[in-house]
Amino acid sequence: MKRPQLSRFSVSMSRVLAGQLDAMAKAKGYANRSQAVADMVRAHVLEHRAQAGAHEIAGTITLVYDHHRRNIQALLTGLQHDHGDLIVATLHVHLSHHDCMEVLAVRGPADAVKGLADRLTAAKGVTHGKLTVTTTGG
Ligand code: NI
Repeated sequence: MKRPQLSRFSVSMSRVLAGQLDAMAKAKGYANRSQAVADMVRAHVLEHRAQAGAHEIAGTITLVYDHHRRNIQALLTGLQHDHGDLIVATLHVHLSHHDCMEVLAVRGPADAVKGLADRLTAAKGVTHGKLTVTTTGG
């Protein structure tokens, strides 16, 4: 089998981050830094592709926010009611005195689901937001 042509480029990052990369690569059993980085890039590109287009995706949107922040709950609930067609179920967990975690099970066209995840994640007061895409089994 013909070996794929390699592209070489240099990447700048802090020494601390480079050290963390090396420690992670070693712990995961990679032969070298390049292999570890190539795998991470591949996974990110696949994730990016999976979250664009009109094909149907399913997954979860996880949000963490401080419920004491003014209007945050009204804002998030409003967005969720506007996109009730994409949200299959929601789970609310009171993480601490301040913080709430909400997990939304979502299903629908990739572009629409990604758009909803971006709007929820960008909402003022949301400290962490992440869309995780899984297979629809089809
Ligand atoms: Ni709560």
